[in-house]
Amino acid sequence: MSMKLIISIVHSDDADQLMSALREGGFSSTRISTTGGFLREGNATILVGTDEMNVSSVLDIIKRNCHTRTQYVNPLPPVMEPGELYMPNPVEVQVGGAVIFVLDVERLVKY
Ligand code: 2BA
Repeated sequence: MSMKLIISIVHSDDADQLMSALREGGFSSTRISTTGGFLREGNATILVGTDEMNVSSVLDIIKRNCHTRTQYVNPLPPVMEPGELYMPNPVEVQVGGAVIFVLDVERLVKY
C-alpha cells in the first residue's frame, strides 16, 4: 500500500477543530503556522501522512471542518500627485475552506 502526504492550508480559526476531528478519526497530524502570500495573514498548514486508501476519509474530514470566508483587501494605492486624495475600494476575496495538496511519500522513517 502506498503512502500519501496530505498538505492542507486552512484558516487558523478552523485548525484546532480540524486536528481534533482528525485525531477522533484515528489520523496523526502536524500543524505548522504559515502565512498566505496574497493576504499576508496567518493561516495554518496541516500535514497528514496516511495510507492511500484513507485519503478520501481525510479529505472528507477536512471538508466538514473548514469553512469558506470572505475577506476584504485594500488594493495598493496608485502613484499620486501631492495633494491628491486616494479612497481605496476594498476588493472581496474568498478564502478557503481548504487548499489541499496530496503527494506521494517515498518512505516514512521513524527513529
Ligand atoms: P493567500 O495567499 O493569502 O490567499 C488568500 C486568498 O486570496 C486565496 O484563497 C484567493 O482567493 C485569493 N488570492 C490569492 N492570490 C490571488 C491573486 N493573485 N489575485 C487575486 N486573488 C488572489 P485560497 O485560494 O483559498 O487560498 C488560501 C491560502 O492557501 C492562500 O492564502 C495560500 O496561503 C494558500 N495557497 C493557495 N493556493 C496555493 C498554491 N497554489 N500554492 C501554495 N499555497 C497556496
